Amino acid sequence: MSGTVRSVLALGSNLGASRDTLVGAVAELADHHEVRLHALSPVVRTRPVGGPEQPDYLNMVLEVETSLAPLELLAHCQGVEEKYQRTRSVRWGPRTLDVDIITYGSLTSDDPTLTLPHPRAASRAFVLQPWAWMDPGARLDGRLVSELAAEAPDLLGLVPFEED
Ligand code: PH2
Ligand code: MG
Ligand code: MG
Repeated sequence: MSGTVRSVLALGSNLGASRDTLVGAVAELADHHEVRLHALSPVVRTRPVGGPEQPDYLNMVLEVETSLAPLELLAHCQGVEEKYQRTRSVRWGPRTLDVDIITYGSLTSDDPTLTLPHPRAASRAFVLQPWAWMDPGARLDGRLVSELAAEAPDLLGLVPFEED
């Protein structure tokens, strides 16, 4: 791979066998000759933010190194979502797998197809806290991700995931 960029991806699942889905999705995301896994966060259990009444989520983040262009990486992420029968019937509704691109290097974009950094990441503990555990020095919008996590309204509903 030449001309690589680091990108932070966020995974969420609250339908089906969520733990297995996250493990499988990480493997699928890394199974591309232009994507290398750089770091993985712990898995957290989180209260749903927004949307209808729905089950708790399992969330995690990962950092990849990639030579894919931003929209190519998005297509790869959506391809992995499709493998898990992702449907999009309800906005912010329950899902087997959601893969969001949080950052792509230092790129900023207000393209509605892929807004970068992810427009809601800076206020969501379910993204920020696992990210801060993965990379304590990480910054978003010029702020430490760990500080943003501490201010996020949904932090109280987040616990490290324990296997049953
Ligand atoms: N994703 C959403 C909406 N709400 N809440 C939690 N806890 N975790 C998520 O991944 C999540 C959410 C839309 O993508
Ligand atoms: Mg999402
Ligand atoms: Mg998404």
